[in-house]
Amino acid sequence: MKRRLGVTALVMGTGLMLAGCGGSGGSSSARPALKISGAYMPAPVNGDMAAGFFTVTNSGGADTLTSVTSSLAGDVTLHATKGGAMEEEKSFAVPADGTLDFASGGNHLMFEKLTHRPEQGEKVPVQLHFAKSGTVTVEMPVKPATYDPKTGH
Ligand SMILES: [Cu+2]
Repeated sequence: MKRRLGVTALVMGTGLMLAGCGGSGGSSSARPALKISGAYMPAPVNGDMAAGFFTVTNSGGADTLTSVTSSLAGDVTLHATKGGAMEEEKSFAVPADGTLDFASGGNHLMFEKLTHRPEQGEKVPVQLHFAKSGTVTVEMPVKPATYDPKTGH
């Protein structure tokens, strides 16, 4: 009995230590407060695959984007662009009091095994799954293939 208590205390102690290491400074225990903005999908040139972009703004503690799903696609993967080549990532960190940006030429979502070819003007429902904040659903409007969010067209 005494031994069991000892093990429990040890495990709890480790858990606290790990929690203390996550994130920066004193805000590591704060709850994340996420806002998704600027979501869009450039109209794809064919029905095989599509890309998606958005920005996560966080005014709370750190979180992690762990996966993305959509009724449009059998498969949605997270990609980063490094040195001009894209790489699949398992997850993306959402920094405390910071932003996570998915933008043309950088991070992007890759939709594959599409149920249909998305048309301009369509709104694609996309579920962003976060480790702490849970699932956030965004309507991702389909924009022209050459859409530039900086100019709005
Ligand atoms: Cu990619």
